Amino acid sequence: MSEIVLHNYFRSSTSYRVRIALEMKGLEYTYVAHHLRHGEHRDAPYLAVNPQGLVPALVWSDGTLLLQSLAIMEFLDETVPEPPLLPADALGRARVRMLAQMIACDIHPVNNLRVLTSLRTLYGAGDEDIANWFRHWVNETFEPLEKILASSPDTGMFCHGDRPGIADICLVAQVANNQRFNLDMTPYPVISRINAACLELPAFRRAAPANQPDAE
Ligand SMILES: N[C@@H](CCC(=O)N[C@@H](CS)C(=O)NCC(=O)O)C(=O)O
Repeated sequence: MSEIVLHNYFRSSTSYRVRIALEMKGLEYTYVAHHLRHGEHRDAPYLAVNPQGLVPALVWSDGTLLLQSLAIMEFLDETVPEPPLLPADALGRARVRMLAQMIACDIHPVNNLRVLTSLRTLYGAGDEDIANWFRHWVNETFEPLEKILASSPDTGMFCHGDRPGIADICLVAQVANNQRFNLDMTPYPVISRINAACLELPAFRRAAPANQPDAE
């Protein structure tokens, strides 16, 4: 099998999701870093690979370009079934996707670097305004997420039962991002507990931002 290439950046939470999934599946890959703060994801050589100019981008072993971390994780799960990242039953899969998408669709897009940069350039927002914006949109979803996780018998050691999956991956990557903006995690004991349980696992640790070759 030819090599799998992951275009990513150590601090990118969507890249972190895919790194965790690759590690859980035991897949080796070539790490290609693009420094987002230096705008390397907008340089011509990378745009030739990924016209969207975002990370992650996974180039599969047959040369196929795959974008969108949720789609990539599901592809990896279908291609390498063990350990599964989604439950066996349809209702369980819907619940895990729901939890993952609360983070991936309702928090990440409004807190992405290009959005925060636009707040600065278009509206003159300063560092504190940006941090407040970021925390606001995390809290908007973490409050209901905490309630849903705390009140459901489906929640176990992880978001769904006692096996980590796609929702846990999104949760861990989001919590890592939150730390950069000093988000108070005290109101979120269940999310914090699940995050801590995931970080005990070698795959999550190997994928952590601090353990990547471009970490600063
Ligand atoms: N929905 C995409 C989002 C990808 C994305 O926006 N990645 C961020 C890093 S976490 C990025 O490349 N940002 C560059 C920018 O905002 O300029 C996914 O889940 O893969």
